[in-house]
Amino acid sequence: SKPAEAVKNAVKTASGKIADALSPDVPGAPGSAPPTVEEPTTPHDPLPPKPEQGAPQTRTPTGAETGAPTIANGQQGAYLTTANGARLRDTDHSLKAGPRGPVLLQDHHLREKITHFDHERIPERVVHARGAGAHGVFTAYGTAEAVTRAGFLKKGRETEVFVRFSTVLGSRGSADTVRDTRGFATKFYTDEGTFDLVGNNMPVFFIQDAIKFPDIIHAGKPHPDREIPQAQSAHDTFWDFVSLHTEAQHHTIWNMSDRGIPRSYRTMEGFGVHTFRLVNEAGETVLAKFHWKPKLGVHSLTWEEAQLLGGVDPDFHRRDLYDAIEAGAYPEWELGIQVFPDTPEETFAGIDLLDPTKIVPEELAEVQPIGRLVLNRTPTNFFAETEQVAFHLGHLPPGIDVTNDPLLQGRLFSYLDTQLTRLGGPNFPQIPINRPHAAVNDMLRDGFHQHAVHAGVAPYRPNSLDGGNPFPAGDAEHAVVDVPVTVAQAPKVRANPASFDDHYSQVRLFWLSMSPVEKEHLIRAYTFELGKCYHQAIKERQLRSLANIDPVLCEQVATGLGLPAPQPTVPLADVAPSPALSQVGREWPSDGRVIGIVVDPDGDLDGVDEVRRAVFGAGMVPLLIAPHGGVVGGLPVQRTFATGRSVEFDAVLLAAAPAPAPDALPARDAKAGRPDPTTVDPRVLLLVEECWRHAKAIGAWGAGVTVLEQAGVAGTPGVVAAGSGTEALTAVRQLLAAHRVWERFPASVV
Ligand code: HDE
Repeated sequence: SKPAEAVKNAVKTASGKIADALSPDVPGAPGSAPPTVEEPTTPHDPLPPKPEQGAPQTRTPTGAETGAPTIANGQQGAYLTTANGARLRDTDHSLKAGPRGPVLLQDHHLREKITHFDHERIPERVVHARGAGAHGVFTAYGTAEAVTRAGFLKKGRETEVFVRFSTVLGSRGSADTVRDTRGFATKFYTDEGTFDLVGNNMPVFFIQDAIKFPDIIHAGKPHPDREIPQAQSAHDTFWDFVSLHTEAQHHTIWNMSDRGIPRSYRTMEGFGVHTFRLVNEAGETVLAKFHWKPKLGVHSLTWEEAQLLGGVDPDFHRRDLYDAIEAGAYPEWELGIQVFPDTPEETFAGIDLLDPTKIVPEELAEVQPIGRLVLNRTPTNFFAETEQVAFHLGHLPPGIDVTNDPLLQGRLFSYLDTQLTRLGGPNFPQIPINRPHAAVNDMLRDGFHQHAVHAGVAPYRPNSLDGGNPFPAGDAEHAVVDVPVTVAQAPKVRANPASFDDHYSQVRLFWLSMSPVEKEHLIRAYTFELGKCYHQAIKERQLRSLANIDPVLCEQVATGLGLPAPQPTVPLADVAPSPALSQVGREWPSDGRVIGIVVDPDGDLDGVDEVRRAVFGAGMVPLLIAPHGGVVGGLPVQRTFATGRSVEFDAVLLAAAPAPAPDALPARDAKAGRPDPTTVDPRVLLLVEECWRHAKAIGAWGAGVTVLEQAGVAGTPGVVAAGSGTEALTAVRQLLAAHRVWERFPASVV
């Protein structure tokens, strides 16, 4: 009987005959057949992280290096173990009373494995949940030495950094290409303490006072009843908020502009948004705003591309960042500052520098480059680094201080507070990605997840028991400087300065600075987003704000919504445009761009090989698109007509005119029973049509020219029929310098 069998087994086990106690049918059991999966025969240490992927140097909070093997690695030795380090012989079968069970509660490995799994998730960030990070190096030009004593800004200094890019509204698993603001948060591991520059890709913010932050986020996040829409501002509560709190109109127009749908994290500007106070060696202060300028220029997707990518490749921006870094096309930015005199009014050219809904146009205060950032390493582990990184506005080195911007003041509280829940207690600075690269000797003790073993008995100052340690630092020891700004004697009020009441002049400035095609995109974006609202009163209220920005903008959106255009309620501001705000009309390097090349076995494969090399040589990425995977004419295929979609490519080259494959959907005419006039695979025609519609450069040679003709795009702007592949590439590269073939967009209504 079964119980008798169990007793027999138990006895055998007790007598040391473990092998007999387990059925040899159980895979992995001693005596059973060796596993069929291929495994290395000689145990070896886990593969070390790629040299370029090591986590930032790991230190204990007392500054000592933890040495190898580090907790940061977390995998040592060749054998599978419990968390306690006991080696395990089987991880596929729970301990049971006989092969048919039941499972025994005493199975520690089972309980530990499942318990740990049950607790693998931590709360996602309440905002900026969806993100992607990368490591890099910041090199200072030394041009900021006159205005700040920050050591990492001294000429030639190199500082390790970790950058996390993000969207704001969506959950961790939401799509990358939604219309939203992007976070651009940089952790500089300076030797004077970590500096976190926690910025966005837009220079202004929705609100002027931190106390409204929960409100704007409640309005932007999915509706509380249905939890839709995900990662979108195109819904009633968002537009309800921004039309009622009109200070949000400036940030809103940035979101509706092409800046809300970046082509890549690599092609985004970044802004510190607030005005900071810098202090130099002599104790002199200036006010300053931080800007990141991407080497590749500021480029965006079209709205249709962004929407398609949401389905075709929701990880588009992540993939783009990691692919670029792993291909050696390291993304680069210059850090720049706008510098203003530190006057008691804290204004510049009449602009209130404490109002985070205002910019200072670059034409009025030049952005002066102070250093260069290169991202050159992808994280080894997403959770450990990108998910656990904790930024905080209060992480400031000596030489950089805060101002009274009320939004900044509230953020100084929030970023520490939020980690207590998200990272489970006050010791998150000890998580490897958050550890400073400066020596730490704080008097903070104990708490959840304490990893340091603090020595000494006197974590207080002064003390006579730990030799007086730790000691306060002075200027010579690079202590943080609290600038002794005079605080005005004033009554306690819940109020804003009068200058904060101007909600429209800079929104108009933005509108007037756009090229016709960018204005057109703005009109379409407002019309789309408001068109998704259910409540007419909200649409009408937002139209009243648009009327105060510009009558043409208001009329066009009103027409799209089928509503009357209201009259302005404030005089239209008389402002000079700022050309620096437009993304159109400048030329940029084509490095890191993705070129799709359509090939098939009958095309000019020698030409393709030559073009591929030339694309690599130019620092761009060639992706071969073929009827099937594998290899065509000895060349590796990266995309097939089934897996590739136009939205992945910045430009497309056609080296062949592939005939319809059996798995292609029939062309429209064939479906309608008419003779199909095309001889090219409809997916290739769709690729070309979409590239054309999204104003991308298209080049063809040899048989590829037929595709241009059949897609009906031959001879149109930005479409090149060339004599050879390299000729086609040269022409396409020139077109790429402007990012898109702008004249292909419909004639503007503005
Ligand atoms: Fe944030 N913000 N924020 N924010 N923010 C957070 O901190 C907050 C604001 C920004 O990749 C949270 O660790 C308040 C402006 C970025 O980890 C939280 C206010 C700007 C990131 C928080 C603002 C930002 C955050 C959520 C109004 C641009 C992602 C998780 C006073 C200058 C950082 C976290 C990362 C994240 C609060 C406004 C940028 C809750 C209260 C303005 C890039 O603390």
